[in-house]
Amino acid sequence: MKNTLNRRHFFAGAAATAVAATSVSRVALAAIPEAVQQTSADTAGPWTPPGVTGAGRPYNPVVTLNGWTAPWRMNNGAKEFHLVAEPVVREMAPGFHVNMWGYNGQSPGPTIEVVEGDRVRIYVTNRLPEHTTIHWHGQRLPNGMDGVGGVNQPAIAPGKTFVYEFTARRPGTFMYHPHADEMVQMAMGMMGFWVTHPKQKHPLIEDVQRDYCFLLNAFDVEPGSMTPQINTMLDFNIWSFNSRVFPAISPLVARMGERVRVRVGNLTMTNHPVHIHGIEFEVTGTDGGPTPKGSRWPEVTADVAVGQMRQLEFIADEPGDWAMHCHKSHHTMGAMGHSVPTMIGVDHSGLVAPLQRAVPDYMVMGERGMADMGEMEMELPANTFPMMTGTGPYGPIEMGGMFTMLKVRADQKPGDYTDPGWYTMPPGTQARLVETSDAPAASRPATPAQPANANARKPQAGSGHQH
Ligand SMILES: [Cu+2]
Repeated sequence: MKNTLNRRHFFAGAAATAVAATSVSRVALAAIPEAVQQTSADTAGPWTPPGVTGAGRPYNPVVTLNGWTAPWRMNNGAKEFHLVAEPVVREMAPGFHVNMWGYNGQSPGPTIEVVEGDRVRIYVTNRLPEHTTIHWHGQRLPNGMDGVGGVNQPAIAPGKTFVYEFTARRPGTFMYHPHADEMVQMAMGMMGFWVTHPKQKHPLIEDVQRDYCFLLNAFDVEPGSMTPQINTMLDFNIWSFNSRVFPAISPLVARMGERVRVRVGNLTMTNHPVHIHGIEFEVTGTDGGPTPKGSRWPEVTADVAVGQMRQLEFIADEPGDWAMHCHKSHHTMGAMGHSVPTMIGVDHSGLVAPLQRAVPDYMVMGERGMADMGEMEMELPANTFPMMTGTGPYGPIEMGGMFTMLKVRADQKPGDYTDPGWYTMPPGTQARLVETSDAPAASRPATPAQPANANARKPQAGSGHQH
């Protein structure tokens, strides 16, 4: 299909990227638009629809981190999409593949990107072993299009195709996911992003030069296995942006002075405080719409609760490589960091051999803390990823999971999304080691005398300390 031929892939592995395109003639003849498949987990470049753009003025397309935008065809004034719900194998990181359920070859599914006022028609074919539906989270639409199985429609049986059709009435940030056997289907990765651009200049929606989007997601995959445990409620071990884990998540890049929007949706079972270093942002919108200007204040961390979406906007005016991550420290760790006993300060020499006789895989971690794990080349079970990983120019980054980088550069070309590599700091602007003899002596107050009776410091009943 012509649209797919215009797709450009800017990131690593672009040469290997192949969108399975089918011939225009077959598409033209088909009553249902061809379901375009994506075989790559790389970040696809922004997709500008060729020629016809439907309702509204031209827009700056979004870039889905480690995702892509669904192509559509125009048919009698409607934008037609075809989503196929199906089992997929998602590469969460090189060497780490997970059996998921998704759409059109990947999980999450493709981002649907339209313009306010567009008539949108979406065919949904079910190739899962059980029934499904799609709910269009946050959209204004006729009740019969809302996708709650049993309430708004019968579920889509395996092998069947349903069609949804409505007008994208409200510009903003949305997502889609099943509303049938949700616990299983969302634990297996069924979700996708939706962006509706405003059709004209909107008083609460700024023009931006970079517009990124991704979903927060979590899986419970035992190290060495390939399929998520679907009954897990809270104890997930894989925390990801768009089903990728650091350092396999693309960086967000920006040219100095550009206005950047980051759209984040949360379909996990817990909240995620998304933190960006180096800049201050404002929350300019939610899945309910743009926020009134008077309600915006500067933040460096925004909590994204379960089922919520947030638009974070800032001017990228500080050059460098800035960390961007979930601030729950467990969520920037890989599969093996969560159930390790605390061993700080414990001398376990002499204990390991007896323990290994009982538990052959027993591994000692963390006598001095766990930072050693960042550079430890330990033998991992097949098909997982190290719990702390990624190496920067100054050593191990000790992060995995929900972590990536905001890379701001003066010389990044407008519209260029390639990773500029590591930032070169101007001389004299980096924290450095000092010789202790050069360091100013820390002044220390004299040690207060120990009270003769320690109990004398405790409030006594009836002594007037109650407040
Ligand atoms: Cu988190």
